[in-house]
Amino acid sequence: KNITTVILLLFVLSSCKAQSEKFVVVESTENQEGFPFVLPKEKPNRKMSAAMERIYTDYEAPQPQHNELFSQFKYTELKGFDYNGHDGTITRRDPSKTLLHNGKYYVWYTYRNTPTPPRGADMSNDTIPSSDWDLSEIWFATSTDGFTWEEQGVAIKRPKKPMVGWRSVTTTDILEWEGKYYLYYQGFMEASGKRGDDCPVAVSYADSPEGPWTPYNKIVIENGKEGEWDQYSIHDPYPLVHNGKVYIYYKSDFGEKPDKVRMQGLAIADNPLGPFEKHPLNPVITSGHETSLFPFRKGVAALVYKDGPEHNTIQYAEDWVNFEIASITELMPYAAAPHVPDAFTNTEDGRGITWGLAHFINLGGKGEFHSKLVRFDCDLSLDIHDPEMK
Ligand code: AAL
Repeated sequence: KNITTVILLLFVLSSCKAQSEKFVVVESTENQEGFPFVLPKEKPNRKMSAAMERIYTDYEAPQPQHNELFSQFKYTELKGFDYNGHDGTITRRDPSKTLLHNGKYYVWYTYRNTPTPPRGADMSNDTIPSSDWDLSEIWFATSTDGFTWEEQGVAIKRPKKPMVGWRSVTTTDILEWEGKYYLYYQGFMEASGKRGDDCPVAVSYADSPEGPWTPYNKIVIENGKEGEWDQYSIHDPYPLVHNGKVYIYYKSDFGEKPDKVRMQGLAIADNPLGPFEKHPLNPVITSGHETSLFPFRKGVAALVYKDGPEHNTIQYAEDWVNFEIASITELMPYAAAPHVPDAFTNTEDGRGITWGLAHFINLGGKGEFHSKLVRFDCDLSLDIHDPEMK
């Protein structure tokens, strides 16, 4: 009886050992003796394909996951924004960076609520919008968790004609500077689709994120001169603080559809109301659509999506001007407006981002909404991955 028990025990033990050998987890191919193939750290001294050559010339690491400026993106529907019963007559889009103030997150965005959905430039009038962002105001909302929001109503109304933005005020972004708040936005002087998109940038300021907002009533970033790349539109103003100055990145587009080219420029000022000096090396990014950037280590990183030869890339400029491609990615957030804790701290060691808001466009324009705000999450933060980070 005892022998049988011993034999049974030995059989069980040996099968467990075999199981564990079969399921050993390969932590890394670095030091697995005899592992079939390890990508050599140094470039091998032998003929390789063009693709293998690029592993050693173009990329920090063969696996993008090892690249601190690589991330994929996840999306979550937001609660608190009502679209019921609106057949394309309501839109919320082009959110600002989120601002954390007194324990609450704030976001500002383009809000349109018109009797009809957009009908194109030719059929538009004082009440019928030409485009999704025509006849719009800037509204704001607050949240304690970034998922459920409470809409607070209008922040910037359309001023009376002929003030800057009388047709539409849209695509705003926030700056906090010496305890005051500034909202920069596109000021449409004509319906989008006619020449309205040739809009300049206006600004309003307040002592609190709650407002009230006082319009500066002057254009702060002018359109370029005849023949310059940004002679038409100055879109998507995106302020950050660097070197003790206000850095506003912006998009301009030139050429006619379907050959429109969209590129990103930079304008710098000593204070939020300008004067803003455009960088002599503009345009500084040759692709992308809305501007979405964040301080990262000494430099600045950019989410470059949608348009241009370098779309779907995350880019980096240590000097905040000369951008290089840091990684190629996919399913990037549209009009991404990240939560950037060190956007205004004049940091020289940017820690990156983990979430933000973006918009999702119901391309057919059918159904209840034209564009809606969504949340994205990503892992472009040093504080999660940076082992030195204490
Ligand atoms: C957006 C932004 C700007 C454009 C239009 C509304 O995605 O690029 O704001 O003017 O589209």
